[in-house]
Amino acid sequence: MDGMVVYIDGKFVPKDEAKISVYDHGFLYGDGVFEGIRAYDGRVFRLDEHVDRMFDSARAIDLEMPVSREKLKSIILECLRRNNLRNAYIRPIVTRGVGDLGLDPRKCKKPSLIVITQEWGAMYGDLYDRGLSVVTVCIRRNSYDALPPNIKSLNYLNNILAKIEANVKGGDEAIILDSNGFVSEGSGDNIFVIKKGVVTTPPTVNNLKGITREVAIEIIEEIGLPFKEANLGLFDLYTADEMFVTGTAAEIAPITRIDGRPVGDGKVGKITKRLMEEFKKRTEVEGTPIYEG
Ligand code: PXG
Repeated sequence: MDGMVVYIDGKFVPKDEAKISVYDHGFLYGDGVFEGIRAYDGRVFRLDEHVDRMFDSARAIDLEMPVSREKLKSIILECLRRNNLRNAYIRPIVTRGVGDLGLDPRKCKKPSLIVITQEWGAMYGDLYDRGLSVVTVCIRRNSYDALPPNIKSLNYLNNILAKIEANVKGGDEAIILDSNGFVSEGSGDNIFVIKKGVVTTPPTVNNLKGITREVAIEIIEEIGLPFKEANLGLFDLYTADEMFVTGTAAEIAPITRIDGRPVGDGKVGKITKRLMEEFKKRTEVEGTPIYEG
């Protein structure tokens, strides 16, 4: 035991005792929503945006959040304080709650709120210098008229199937297309391409409206780089000068190979490097303080 606690439905319990019912529809059906949030040096990055997205995800699956936005934020901060964390990954989860073996959500009377926090550093290690080698995968992104990829739901099998395929093919990350052949995103991050100085990312119909994606767009606009949201195909990926992914876990991570081919000259691109630096600066100064204020 390392003394860490997890929040479940009003209580902070030791992490080994943090358990949910096997009748919880989050477990039985993936019926629930979650968020992935980071804290850098004692401040939670873009907390309001993550909480807003969680409320939207819940709304989209007709799940009533068991606490208010303010309460959720205070639980997250309290959880971090109790675990004495400054650099952390934060995982709030809301499940439909305990029901029976039928899938009708009306059987679930009370949603459950869980908040897990843990120490966290850089995800991709030396790949931030070398760049990721990504692979396009055969599995298609959930169609937006079936399970909208905008919902950060507990049902991540589509993403996991993509990750399994990337692992088999030796890629650091999967790039997933939608059923029309348009580029959607990575298994846990959004994708951007740069061609002749113009930065492009797909609109958020076939992917998650990533918060790091929003931060990247803010930086791009602040620097004054030409930017557009547009559908992309394999051609755009194979002919890009630079490419990168964005995500809470991945941050801004350069891509230097795709399907075994070099991206541009095969080195981390100049514009990508600049965006990575600007992103880092923001994580160093922004955020909701955990321990003061
Ligand atoms: N697309 C998908 C499908 C995601 O799950 C992002 C984009 C990036 O969004 P943010 O808001 O984080 O910029 C995500 C979020 C992991 C992991 O272990 C990553 C996410 C979720 C769960 C686990 O890499 N990424």
